[in-house]
Amino acid sequence: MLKKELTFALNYALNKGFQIHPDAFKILENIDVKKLEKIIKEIVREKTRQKLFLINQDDLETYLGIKEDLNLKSEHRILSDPTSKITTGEGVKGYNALFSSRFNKLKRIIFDRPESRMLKSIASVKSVKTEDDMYVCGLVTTRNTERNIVKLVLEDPSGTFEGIVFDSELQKVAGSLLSDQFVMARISMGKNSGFIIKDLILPDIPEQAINRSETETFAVFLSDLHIGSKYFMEKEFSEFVSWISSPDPTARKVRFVLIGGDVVDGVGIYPNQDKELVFQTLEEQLRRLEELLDKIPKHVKIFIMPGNHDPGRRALPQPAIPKKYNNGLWERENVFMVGNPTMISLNGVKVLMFHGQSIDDIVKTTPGLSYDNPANVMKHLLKARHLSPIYGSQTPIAPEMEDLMVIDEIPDIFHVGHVHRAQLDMYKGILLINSGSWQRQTPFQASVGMTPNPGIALMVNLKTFQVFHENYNSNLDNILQS
Ligand code: D5M
Ligand code: FE
Ligand code: ZN
Repeated sequence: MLKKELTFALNYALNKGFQIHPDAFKILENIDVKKLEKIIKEIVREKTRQKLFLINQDDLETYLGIKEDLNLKSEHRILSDPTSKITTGEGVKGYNALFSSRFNKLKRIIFDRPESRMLKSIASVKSVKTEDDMYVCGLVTTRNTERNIVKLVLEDPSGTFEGIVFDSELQKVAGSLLSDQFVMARISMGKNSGFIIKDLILPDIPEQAINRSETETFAVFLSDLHIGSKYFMEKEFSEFVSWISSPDPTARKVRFVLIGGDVVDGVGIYPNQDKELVFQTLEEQLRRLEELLDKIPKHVKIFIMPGNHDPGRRALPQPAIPKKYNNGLWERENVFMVGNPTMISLNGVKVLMFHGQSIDDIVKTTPGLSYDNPANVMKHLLKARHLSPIYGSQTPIAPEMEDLMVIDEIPDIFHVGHVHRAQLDMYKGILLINSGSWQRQTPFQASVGMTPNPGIALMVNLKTFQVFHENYNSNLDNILQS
């Protein structure tokens, strides 16, 4: 049944001798009913003056100011993607290469610090006898807190170094170091020939100017759809994708959609998962994704990255979701299948996308960090210049020859998902986005006290960096955290 305001508008035009094109009708259907009467009267008046008695899509788009803006740029470049680089070295030899790559890349990054000019190898500081301060760097192999001292062990290619932190402020920094993270230390020899750590310097991010798009193009940030799960909010997600082609002025500027992993719920990811699935195969789950994404206009570029629920491989870095599970997505001209992590330039704005698996291990081992505040964990990763430092815990890391999880290049936007909490923050000029989820709280999440805020779509104006959001959750307590 037509809404009465729409019927009124149609009758008004027909009675004045107008025809309405079916495409124009589709637009009228989506217009706010309160505005319909005014719009139709004005268009009828204008077209009567022109003696043109057909109302078409173009008339409405011009009137509403929703004509596609052909000047909006939508250029993209995939700056890094692990998919083609994944080699997988074998056994211990592979891990040696990985850690030596990590050390070398991060040492190069720390070379931008003035103190690095005084860096010495661990083997050499052990043999010098001096009372002066010295600098060493390495990966953290052990972090121990005993009574009121913190003991750290660092490793570089020349050997291992053990030092003690006495200063209470510095102990807090030492206590928040992640295992296998890279750090530079200012040290001196103690009285009993042990080493004292006097300062700890992280690679971190320098203050820098961000890149901006020339035009006010918008990018949408999504993740953790979990299609196939009983708890996937299909109705809300479908409403959101339809919104992208609505007359809303923000929607009309969307040219990019980024999906940061866990696009499907997967199969066999956790015990008895089949009981919580509405689609039992990866093919069915991905076909549903394809159908839902089909509603997005073809001039919008969609980037799809895997997470821990998606097929490919579990260990980081992950290749793109393989073609064999869904050919259609790979073949679409406006869809780009990328690996995890990836760096993409959108009109010159550099977006680092990472699903966020390592957050689990980091919140478990670091005092002061929690699932409720993923942005703080993201800051930790940027300071460490590494997306997944901890080796040998819950997050599997593959023995690649090159450590592709090092944050070599500084992004303008850092996009993470995984923890199902939509949150915004800033760090050194970088916009931090956790894109939340489109899955209701699962029984597992309820059992561990995790409260997601699903159904919130975040979007950024790539020229001004202003963030907008559309909230599709009917629960009023479900709000964006920022
Ligand atoms: O993860 C959704 C969230 O649930 C994420 O924050 C991790 C958390 N999670 C998932 N599995 C576990 C286990 N086994 N222990 C603790 N926390 C967990 P997703 O990747 O969407 O399943
Ligand atoms: Fe998830
Ligand atoms: Zn996840």
